Amino acid sequence: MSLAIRPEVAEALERGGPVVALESTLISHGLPHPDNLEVARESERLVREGGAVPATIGVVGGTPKVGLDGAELKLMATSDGVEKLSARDLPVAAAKGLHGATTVAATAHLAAIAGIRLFATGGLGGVHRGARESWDVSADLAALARTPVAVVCSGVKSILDVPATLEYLETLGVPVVGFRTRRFPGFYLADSGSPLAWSVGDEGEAARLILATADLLPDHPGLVVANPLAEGDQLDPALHDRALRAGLEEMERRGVRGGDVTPFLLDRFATETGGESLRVNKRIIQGNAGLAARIAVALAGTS
Ligand code: PSU
Ligand code: MN
Repeated sequence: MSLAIRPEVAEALERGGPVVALESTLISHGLPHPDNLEVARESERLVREGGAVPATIGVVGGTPKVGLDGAELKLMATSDGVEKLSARDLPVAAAKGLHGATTVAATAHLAAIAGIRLFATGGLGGVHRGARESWDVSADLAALARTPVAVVCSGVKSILDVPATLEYLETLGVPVVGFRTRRFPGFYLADSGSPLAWSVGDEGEAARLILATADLLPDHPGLVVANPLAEGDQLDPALHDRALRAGLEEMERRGVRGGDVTPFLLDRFATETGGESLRVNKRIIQGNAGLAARIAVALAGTS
């Protein structure tokens, strides 16, 4: 497989050191410029601060890169010509020599090929509202069923059908645990309203769970480590509900479909909340980068 692993990342993987993958779709299609570049750089810095090597993943000129350099991060953050790539799009991008930002599905897939076991992001894709008619279920979920990477995230956004997403993960056999909570986080909100069967109490337990998943589940699925915002950091729930209603209505009116749905609603959310959602979004990603790094360090120490 023609995969380019950044030397620093390859070296860390060779010695069994801690590495954390980061995705690029949130940079190219999830956050506006210049916040996106700031978040990309800050996430890498926080992974390092946590004691691990960051590997932001994306596709440059058709080549999947595990560990983008500074210029490539900037390309992801500033270029209009960066496609949104899920796992199935990787061969198309390779054949056409395209630049592309990788979703959770594509990032986890490439991370697994490289041998990376931790991945930090903001929110997973999931089952969209109205999926009963549209069949719009993010490929992130199916990818996690076959990709042995632990994703540290803050749940899924409320633009999705949260209970249906949890049911779907259960059907697919993907373990989901809360980090010190048995409530599934609601991304901008600390609690989505859905309960979780399990939680882990610290980084060491999360690391043991990653090893046990690899050991006991023959399909080698991923793992979702759901890390909520502190309640004091969350978006005001009334503002959240207002922005959600307005975004969904406008999406319906304009007939937005498919891969455009998530970026459209994220953008509407930022506008409706006067940038407040952006502030919260940044905090989420940064918190998850730090936690993933600490779990990666614990994992490197136990395996
Ligand atoms: N959720 C967010 N921000 C994002 C995404 C999801 O809060 O930027 C991105 C992730 O890259 C995720 C993708 O993998 O959207 C899911 O898109 P889709 O629903 O088209 O599969
Ligand atoms: Mn979709």
